Amino acid sequence: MNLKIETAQLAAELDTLASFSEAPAPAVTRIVFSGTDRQAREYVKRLCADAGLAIREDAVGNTFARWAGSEPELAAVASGSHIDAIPNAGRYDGTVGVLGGLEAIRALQRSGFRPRRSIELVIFTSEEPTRFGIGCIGSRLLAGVLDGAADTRLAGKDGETLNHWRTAAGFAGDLAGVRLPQGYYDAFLELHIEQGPLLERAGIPLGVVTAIAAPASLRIRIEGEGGHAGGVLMPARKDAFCAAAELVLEVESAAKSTGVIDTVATVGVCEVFPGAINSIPSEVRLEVDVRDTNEARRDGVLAEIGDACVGVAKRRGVAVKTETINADMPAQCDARVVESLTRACATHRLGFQTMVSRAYHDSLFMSRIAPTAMLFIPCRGGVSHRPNEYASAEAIECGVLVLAETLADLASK
Ligand code: HGY
Ligand code: MN
Ligand code: MN
Repeated sequence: MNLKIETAQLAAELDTLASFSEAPAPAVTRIVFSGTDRQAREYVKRLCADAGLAIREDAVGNTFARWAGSEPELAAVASGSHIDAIPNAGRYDGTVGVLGGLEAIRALQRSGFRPRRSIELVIFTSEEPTRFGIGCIGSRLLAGVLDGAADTRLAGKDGETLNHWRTAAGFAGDLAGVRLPQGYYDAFLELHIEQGPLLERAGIPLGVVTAIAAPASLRIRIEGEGGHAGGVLMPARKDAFCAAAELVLEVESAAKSTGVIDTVATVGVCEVFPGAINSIPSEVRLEVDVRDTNEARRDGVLAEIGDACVGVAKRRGVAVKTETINADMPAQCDARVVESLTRACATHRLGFQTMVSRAYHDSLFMSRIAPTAMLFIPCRGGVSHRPNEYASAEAIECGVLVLAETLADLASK
C-alpha cells in the first residue's frame, strides 16, 4: 500500500483548530459546549464531510464520521480522540488523534485501499473534566459507565446541568440511547501525544500503549471558622486554609509513600472563601487527582488521604468532608490490536516501545466495550496541558502513518 501522509495540510488543519480558543495563541482554552467548542466541532465535521464520511452525532455530542466498508454489516474499526481543551492548554492534546485519525482515513482513500469493515472516526464529548468535574463523559456514556441520570446529576460550577449545556449546544435525545452494545466496534485505536518525557528521552518515535492508569478524583471541603484577621487571636483560630495546606502536603506524601513511581497525586483546584486578605478563611474546597497503574495501590492512597482528613479535622477543630468524584479501573489494551500496531511499526521501519499511559483517555472507557489500544507520539519535554505543548510534524506523520497501516490491517480482516 502506497501511503502518503499530507503532513503540511494536517499541520494547517491543527493550526486552524487551535484558533477556536478563548485564550490567545499559543495557549488553547476550549471548554466543552462553549462557543469555541461548537465552532471547532463544525470545523472538524466539515473536514469529515469533505472526505466523504457519513456523519452522525449522539445525544451528548459524540460525533461519528464513517467510511463505509465493502461489508458494512460487519462491526467497524474505530479511531478517535477529543477536541476539548482545559484552560491555558496546548494544541495537540486530543486533536492529534482526531485530525490525525481523519488524515489516516484520507491517506487510505488516496492509496486506493478499500476497507472490508467500515472505518469510523470518533470525536468524544468532554474528555476533559473542566466543566463537569469528571473526565471522559462521552466515552463513559458510550461504555455504560455513566447512564442517563448523569443528565441532571452532572453540573458545572455555575449549577447548570449537563442537560442544560448539551441541549443549548443543540444535542437532543435521551442520554440512555448513547450507550453502544458490546461488539459494536471490532477494534478501537487512539493516537495521542505521550504527555510525558519517555519517548523523547529514549529517542523512540512511537509508543504502543499496553495499559492505561486508573484515575480517581476527590472533592475535599474544609469548614473552619472565619473572622477578622486582626481581631481573632491565634489560639482561638480555626483557619480552614491552614488545615487545607496540611492536607495538600498529606496528599503528596501519601502518593510518595507507596515507593512506586507509578503512583501519582496532585491537588489541582483550591478555592478559598471568603477570599479577602483581612478575613480568616472559613472554608476551603480542594480537588484531588490520584492515579496508579495498580488499582489496589491507588485505593490505598485514597484511604491514607481519608485518614489524614480525619486527623487534621481532630487536631485543628475543623470539619472535613470528602466526596469521591470517580475511582475508575485501569485498562489493559487488547493483544490483537497491540500486535497489529507493532506490526505496522515494523512495516514502516519505525522504532517503538511498549508503555503505560499515565494520563487517562477515552480509550480507558472504550476498552470496556471494544478491543482497544493506543499509539503515542513524543511531545517536546513531555510537556502537556500547557501552551508550550508541542509535537513535531515528523512525529505526527509517523503516528498517522502507523495508525493508517493498522486501521487498514484491522479493517481488512
Ligand atoms: O487528565 C488526563 O489524564 C487527561 O489529559 N484528561
Ligand atoms: Mn488532556
Ligand atoms: Mn487528551
